[in-house]
Amino acid sequence: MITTVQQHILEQQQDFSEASGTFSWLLSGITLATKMIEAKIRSAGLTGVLGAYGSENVQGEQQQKLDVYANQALLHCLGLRDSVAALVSEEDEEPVTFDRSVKTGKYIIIFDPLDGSSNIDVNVNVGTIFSIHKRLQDGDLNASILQPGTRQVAAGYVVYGPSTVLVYTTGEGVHGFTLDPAIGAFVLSHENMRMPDRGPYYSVNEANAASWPDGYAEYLAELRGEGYSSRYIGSLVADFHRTVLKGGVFLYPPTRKQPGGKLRLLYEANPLAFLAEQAGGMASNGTGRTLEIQPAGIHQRTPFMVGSRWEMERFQAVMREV
Ligand code: AHM
Ligand code: MG
Repeated sequence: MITTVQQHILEQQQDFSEASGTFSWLLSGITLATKMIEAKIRSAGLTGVLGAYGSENVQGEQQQKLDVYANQALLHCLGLRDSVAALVSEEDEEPVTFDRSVKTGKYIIIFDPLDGSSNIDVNVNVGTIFSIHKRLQDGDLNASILQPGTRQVAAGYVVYGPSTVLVYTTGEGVHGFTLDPAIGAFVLSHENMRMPDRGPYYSVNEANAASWPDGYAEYLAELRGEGYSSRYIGSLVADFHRTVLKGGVFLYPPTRKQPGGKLRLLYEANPLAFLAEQAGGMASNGTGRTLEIQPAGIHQRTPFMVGSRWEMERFQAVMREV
């Protein structure tokens, strides 16, 4: 028989001392929202939701209509859950907070509602990424929001591709579910995903090569010498999903234009770093482990390198020598 994501979460949570129902109810908010997003994406070309919304988000990027819809879907589905203390989104300058006691409002959910926006209009994979933290028992909410990635209690993503796949971890391995359109449920399809120790691809926007710091070009030349091939979709979720399944390495190094990196620490790098480590891979900002970075702001950027153990260890060795 099938196992739905809901059943899986409940089973995983049985070992937890606290009521598991709260956590699975919380995650059901995410699965519901992502099903709403997926339905909108599937018919995007027919229903006039492609294209720009006409506003810019906090990053100064053009918001697409689907960015706005995806954000509203998540805010709506999660905001109704009593256990949510704050919602942090790429699309909102400030966290959305709820007046709930420390006892009830126990979780902070951080998300990128629709990642890879530049690919929406051309029918290429996009995704949703989420990260969950537990609220600290004392201190203000801001301190709970700005915890390092090592403190995540769950993380995951949904990739909207030829099929819609949800991948999540609660620190007990990485598990993947495929949306069965016939029954409208995410069904277990990839149990205990392990990233191969070494893979055939590197994935990077090579148009930026001239402005990378020392080390990066040399590292990739080394991989080419080893016979690697290149893949770059430009949707982080899709590039990451391939890296988990096939192995290899994804890089978004610092550039002259963005010396602090392009990708966002809280809702892009941290959740994927948690998943990568849980699948046997590694993630780094070029000098250290991504998950150990102490965030200073919710929209903070970071250089981000993630992938198989072999490629990441070679990367660290090359960077130590520059
Ligand atoms: P977005 O959150 O505005 O969609 O931007 C993030 C995206 C990632 O999905 C992807 O890895 C990266 O930007 C691609 O950037 P570039 O076009 O500079 O290669
Ligand atoms: Mg994004």
